[in-house]
Amino acid sequence: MGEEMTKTALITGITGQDGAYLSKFLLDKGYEVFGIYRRLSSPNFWRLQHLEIFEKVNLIPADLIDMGSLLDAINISKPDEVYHLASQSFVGASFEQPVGTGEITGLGVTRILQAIRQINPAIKFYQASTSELYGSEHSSTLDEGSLFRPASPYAAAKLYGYWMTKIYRNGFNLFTCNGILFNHESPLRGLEFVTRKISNAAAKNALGLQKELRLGNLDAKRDWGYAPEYVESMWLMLQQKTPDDYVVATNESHSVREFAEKAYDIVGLDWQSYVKTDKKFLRPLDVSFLRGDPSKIKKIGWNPKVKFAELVKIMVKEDLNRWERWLNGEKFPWDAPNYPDEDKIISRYLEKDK
Ligand code: NDP
Ligand code: GDR
Repeated sequence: MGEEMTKTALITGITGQDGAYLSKFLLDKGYEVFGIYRRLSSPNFWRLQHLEIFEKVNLIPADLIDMGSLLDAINISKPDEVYHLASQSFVGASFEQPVGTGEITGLGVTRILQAIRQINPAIKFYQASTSELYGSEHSSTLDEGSLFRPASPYAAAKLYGYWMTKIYRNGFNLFTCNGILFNHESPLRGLEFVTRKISNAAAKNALGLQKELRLGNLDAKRDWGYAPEYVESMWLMLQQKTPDDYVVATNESHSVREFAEKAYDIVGLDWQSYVKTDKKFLRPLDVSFLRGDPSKIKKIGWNPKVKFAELVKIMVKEDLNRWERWLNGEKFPWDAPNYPDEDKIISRYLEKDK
């Protein structure tokens, strides 16, 4: 029996939440992992450092808006599999930067697909599609056959990426999959997303480092899962005989209010004494309810364990741990101390519509 060949993966968005967890998952499976990162004035490698894999991945400078750099990234890494995770991923910002979001989150997909087609059409491709594709006009559990009615520039750009992924599969015979992932969270989540914003604030409130937490729509409901478990689904999709699209979700939905209540419970505080609402964090359009049916991905072996209450606990405990150590003078490769005060951030769409 011959030895199995080491597989090579190229991850776009390796510096983000999912990119970091997926890198770790693939390294543990014996993959050689490459990732593209874009030039920033201050490099953003804290997640890879936190997972202690920074030294183990190969980094290639490239940007989704620069076709030549993407061709180079594929030529250099010679991947068997490409996981396309990079995007302008914050729905709120997409209302303020709709054109940039279209360029990066939408056209970025086609640039990668085209680079694969030109260089080696045998490369398998994963597209980070999203539950945001569905929008708001529905009230039941969503699956692969449910209608898409995007409600943000982000979702519209992702819908374009979703279809390009299918068009390259059906028209050019590439092995391409859409993972329609519902929200998934972790201590590596960016601070602008509501779950981490809450877990970080609950920890700081408990330690006397912050006075209040200002949020937008408390009634929004999401199907929240645990990110390290979700990256496995991406890999599973690319190991099948034929390419397909899959919903990845927990089939439970909870409100932002419930998340806040649980998070403050964990640190022994009453959430209502700390959480204030502020219209600055409302969106011109918002998705009110999402819950997904993961039956299809479960059939190919995906089996998540972490439920809502456990997820909130993991996130709050980790933020508490970080701030306690920070108060003791330790320095971390972690984002929170560098995050700008939200009072300083002007909401462009609110200012204009005054
Ligand atoms: P993050 O926001 O944490 O990461 C986004 C990544 O994209 C970062 O590495 C970022 O790099 C990179 N990126 C952004 N713009 C460019 C660019 N122009 N060129 C190259 N890289 C770029 O997102 P997540 O990890 O949470 O999500 C991964 C993907 O999955 C995204 O496409 C997201 O839209 C999608 N998704 C996420 C879900 C979730 O709940 N997390 C659910 C469904 C879909 P930098 O570090 O330089 O900013
Ligand atoms: P979402 O995540 O838009 O679902 O996109 P986010 O955490 O930003 O919002 C979830 C819901 O919470 C409401 N909300 C607030 N949101 C933020 N960010 N800040 C607040 O202060 C606040 N108050 C209430 C929002 O209005 C919304 O209804 C995420 C991203 O990861 C996308 O890239 C991904 O595609 C989807 O999840 C699935």
